[in-house]
Amino acid sequence: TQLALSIMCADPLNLGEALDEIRISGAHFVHADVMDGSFVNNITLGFDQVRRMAESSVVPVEVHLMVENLDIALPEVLSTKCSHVSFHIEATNQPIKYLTQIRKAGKRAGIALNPHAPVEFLANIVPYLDYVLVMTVEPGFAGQKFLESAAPKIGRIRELIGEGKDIVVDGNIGSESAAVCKSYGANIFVLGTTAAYSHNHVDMDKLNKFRHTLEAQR
Ligand code: S6P
Ligand code: MG
Repeated sequence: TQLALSIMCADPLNLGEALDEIRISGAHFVHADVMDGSFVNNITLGFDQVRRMAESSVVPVEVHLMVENLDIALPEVLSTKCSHVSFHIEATNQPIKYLTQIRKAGKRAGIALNPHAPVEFLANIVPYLDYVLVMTVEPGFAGQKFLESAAPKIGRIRELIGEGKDIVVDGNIGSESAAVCKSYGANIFVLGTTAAYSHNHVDMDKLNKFRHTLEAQR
């Protein structure tokens, strides 16, 4: 299992310090939420911030696009040094085109699913993706409540994609919700205010507690 720390939960005035905190935490990825104020009702990181972060971070940057216009967002994000890019299946009817574009840029390609999106959305596109990001809250904001109903879907996604690809879970991931998601087959956990951040800073006590509980679970 791997951990991604969601940098939208850090102090927006100090992104450099936020990257340092993530490096020191030992997390595997920086999770960068890019929003457009239209696909979701919020705006977080912009392209230039992702570019600078991906340039200076020693921890790989995994971008989660919550945007409507992929023709605008993808070329911008693909020209940065990020390692992973996922976009929402709800935003397009040409997922294969965009997944291929991401892989061609040398990055891992992911499909993000809203909590209520059916697994059937993934039919026919499995060969083109490297991972699936399952939202366990409605996208847009940190600090929401885990939607239990999104979890069983993870088991069916695991069956569909096999063992070689990753399942990332994102949204109110804490000891209990992570245990449920892990039992269904999730292997990368996005951590925000629930399991890693307090007052816009990485909280090592909180994070270590989460890690130990997750590791104790087989
Ligand atoms: C939400 C975003 C997520 C959040 C994360 C925060 O739209 O995609 O990545 O940053 O869920 O974690 P938490 O524990 O505050 O829900
Ligand atoms: Mg996210």
